[in-house]
Amino acid sequence: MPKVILVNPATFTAGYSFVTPRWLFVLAQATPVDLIGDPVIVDEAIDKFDAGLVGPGDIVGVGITSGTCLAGYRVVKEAKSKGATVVVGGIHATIFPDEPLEMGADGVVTGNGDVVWRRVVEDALAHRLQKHYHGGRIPGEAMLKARWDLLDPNKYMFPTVQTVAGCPENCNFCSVWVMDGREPRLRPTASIIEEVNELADLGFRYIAFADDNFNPATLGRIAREPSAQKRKELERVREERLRFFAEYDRRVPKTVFAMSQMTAEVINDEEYFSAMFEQVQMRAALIGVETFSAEGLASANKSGNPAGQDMVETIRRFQERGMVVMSSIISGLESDTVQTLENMRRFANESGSLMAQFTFYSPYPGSKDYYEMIRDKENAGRADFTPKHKIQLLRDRFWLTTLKPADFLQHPHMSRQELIAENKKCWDTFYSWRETWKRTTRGSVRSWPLAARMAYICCCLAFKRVFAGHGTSADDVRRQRMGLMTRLIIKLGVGLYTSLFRRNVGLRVSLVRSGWRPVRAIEKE
Ligand code: B12
Ligand code: SF4
Repeated sequence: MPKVILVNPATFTAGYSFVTPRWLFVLAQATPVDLIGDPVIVDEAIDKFDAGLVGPGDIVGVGITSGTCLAGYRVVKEAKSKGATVVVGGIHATIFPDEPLEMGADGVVTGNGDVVWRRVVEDALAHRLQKHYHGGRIPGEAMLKARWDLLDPNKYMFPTVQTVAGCPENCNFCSVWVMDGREPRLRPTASIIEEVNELADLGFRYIAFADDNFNPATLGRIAREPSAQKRKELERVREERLRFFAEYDRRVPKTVFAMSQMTAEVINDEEYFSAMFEQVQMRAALIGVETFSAEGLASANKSGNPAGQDMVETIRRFQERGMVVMSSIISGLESDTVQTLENMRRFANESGSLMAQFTFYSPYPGSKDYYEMIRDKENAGRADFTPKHKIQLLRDRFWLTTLKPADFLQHPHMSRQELIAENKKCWDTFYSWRETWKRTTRGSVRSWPLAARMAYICCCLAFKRVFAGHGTSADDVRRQRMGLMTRLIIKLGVGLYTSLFRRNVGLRVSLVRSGWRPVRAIEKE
């Protein structure tokens, strides 16, 4: 009997991962078990895909982002060679639906897979698969719960749950609008709470909300909205979020904490912030700081963010309230210079932000910047054309190469070497022993037990070793190996984390580079 195999591709297999790739478990829920049984799930961050798993007639689903598409196309090729029907989905396939077909896939799903996947499986079984399926942007009510019964809880630090899709902001470097649009779509409260409680029963005490923006409608955002109709809609969203928080408070145990990505201006909406902190027990915020420079924020169209010292104060206020901040900071925005990056390091350290990632600016496919840079490239040299950007894109389809942004972009104020060197200095100073230790002596961290502070130090060491120069793209095309020391640090950090923050969960983190090990579903057979 044919089976469904869902593969989250990666080139970097650590045997353990910080967060669960939610799409795998949502697509598992969407898989018609009445027709084909439980799907087999392969997350290449944990286990490398083994084509030996695949038989003729099997249906292999591969989900890709631009950073993972190269690895995804490898899986497509291997699965095809075994006679499977291969279907590709995810944000990259949504932006470029013809590319996976060009790479050998049989079908592509754009948009959400929750509803359309059943039809894809039915069609594949009946040998009438089409090349294109449009999943679209489904309403919150149609978003499925994930199949957590298929998860090995020993292999992940944080499970991901979605509460809202879409973000009303309009940042020039972001591609969220392509996938999820600007109008927030809220998932029903009951379904979210059911999932969180299921995860609590599996022993998780920290849930990561995989939302584009956990706070799409704070008072500050509503006040910035020029359209009266949209303002009204955002007010409704804010009310619904507050009702959701209150219900969550009543029905989720107090031993469960949360983290999510959000915009900084929530700190100025006291009612919303308190509800999020007290009722949802949000304790960590991933904030798109992007840059501390006002010019940089303007070029990114990030109008809700404060600049310079005001952002430093904002981060401090989050942390003084007990919510730790992970700052996501970009190196190489159009207005950046060696000097602005030097200032950025100073601000990042001064802010006390508990974690920070320093990513390279890259025009993600689907973003406004990407389309404008492509147009600039195509019209370069024409006398009647004024380019929109000073950054030059040197190469199209860069996601099909292993080049880094500094290789395929020409920055107007910094050479490739300067940009790489300045970015490295950001990681080196922020995660130096001195700064890391300093952060454990400030704010709420001071009151943490010694083991928690040690876990934090290990986390900083591992984070820098794994992600420096890449951002949190662990399964990024550019990184293939992880040294023994990094594995040891991860094991120590995860061990401390597990003993402090997890219940009922044994620890099994492989210290050797993992080849293929049978996934749980296969083990059971
Ligand atoms: C949560 C999140 C994170 C989390 C967790 C990531 C994880 N591994 O799960 C964290 C913070 C760690 C993170 C990190 C990064 N992220 Co991120 N992230 C997101 C976010 C907000 C939600 C993803 C999610 O889980 N959504 C919920 C699930 C259910 O939705 P989904 O994945 O889209 O899947 C649905 C459909 O796509 C479809 N589908 C997906 N796969 C498949 C496969 C098949 C066969 C089918 C039929 C359908 C299908 O069906 C699913 C259900 O409807 C998205 C934004 C977005 N709207 O996509 C960005 C996003 C995916 N991230 C992005 C980026 C750039 C990154 C980083 C590279 C950032 C950095 N510089 O470090 C890293 C890369 C990490 C990695 N390698 O995965 C970009 C990707 C851009 C692009 N064009 O590829 C996005 C789109 C945001 C953006 N700024 O534009 N991210
Ligand atoms: S970067 Fe964040 S705030 Fe900006 S549009 Fe994307 S999801 Fe929204």
